[in-house]
Amino acid sequence: MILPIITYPNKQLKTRSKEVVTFDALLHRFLDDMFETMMSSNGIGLAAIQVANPIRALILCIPDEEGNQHKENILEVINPVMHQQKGNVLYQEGCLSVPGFYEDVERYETLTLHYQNRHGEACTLEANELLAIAIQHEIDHLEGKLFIEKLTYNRRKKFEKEYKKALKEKK
Ligand code: Y12
Ligand code: CO
Repeated sequence: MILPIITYPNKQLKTRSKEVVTFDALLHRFLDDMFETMMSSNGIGLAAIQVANPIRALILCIPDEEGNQHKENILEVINPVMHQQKGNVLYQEGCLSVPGFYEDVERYETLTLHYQNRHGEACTLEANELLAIAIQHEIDHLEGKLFIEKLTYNRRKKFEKEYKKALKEKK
């Protein structure tokens, strides 16, 4: 099922999401719905709060070198914790909850992630490149943070003006 994606400035996006404690069929169904929702919107990452569910779950599907996404490359990440963040990198980010806006954001270049999979099993992965950036973007959602909050004062002001204008034109 495709779920509605909530968009800025919806205040629900500011929620700090809660730990997942039950790894049951309901969670599995929800993760499947998140995948369908993300793919139907051409996304590569989605956090549960973006579909109005404040749990610490996110999914990622990083495209291959040709830009294609494959279901077998889906990463389902529950209760993530980042460790050993190193280096810095600038990348132009976008977000399904901030449609039509892309800006350079600074992130760590590499990190180690501890998380649970859909069965509650403990997993570890080493991330770099786009995966590391996407993980940081999605974990920010679990903390109620959007990438636009990392912009400088002037860039944020410009964003608010352009976004408001785009919202008006959509109506
Ligand atoms: C690097 C940086 C950020 C991330 C987080 C995941 N972001 C996305 O998946 C963004 C997807 C996105 C897709 C759009 O296209 C459509 O909606 C059809 C889009 O375009 C518009 O909203 C007009 C914007 C963002 C991962 C890695
Ligand atoms: Co996002």
